[in-house]
Amino acid sequence: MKKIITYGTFDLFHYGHLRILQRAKSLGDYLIVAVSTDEFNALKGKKCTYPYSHRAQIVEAIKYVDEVIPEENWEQKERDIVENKVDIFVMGNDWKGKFDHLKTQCQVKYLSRTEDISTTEVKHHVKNESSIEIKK
Ligand code: C2G
Repeated sequence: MKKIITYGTFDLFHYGHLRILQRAKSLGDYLIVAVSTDEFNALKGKKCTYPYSHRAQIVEAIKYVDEVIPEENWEQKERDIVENKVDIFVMGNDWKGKFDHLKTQCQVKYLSRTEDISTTEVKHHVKNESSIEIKK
């Protein structure tokens, strides 16, 4: 069984989140998603709209996701990879290069980020009651 792992906040779950999980799962058979806890997001300087318990349950309900674990710090990735016998570590390419040190333990893949959508943009559209345009 080929095991994949990815990490993220996944606040205000949106299409870009769905696509990275879909593509991560397509690389193997079992996808673990480490969802950032509220405490860790505070360290990242991120203020979430949804609390961890909501974000974790939403991610867990996505059909591509097999397991959700909490992401509590930057350093746990090495341990997570060893303990879960992970084959591929996946992140969006906004993180390109940042986790190359993990290459000693597993494959590291950065997938293209979905354009024109982000949690910040979702907040903007909600505030302005505007819609996200589907680019042709
Ligand atoms: N993502 C994407 N396309 C978007 C938005 C996000 O592919 N339009 C990807 C990001 O590249 C990331 C994942 O979705 O791989 C989750 O994004 P965030 O919830 O913003 O996670 P982040 O705050 O980047 O936390 O230790 C790593 C951190 O926990 C990552």
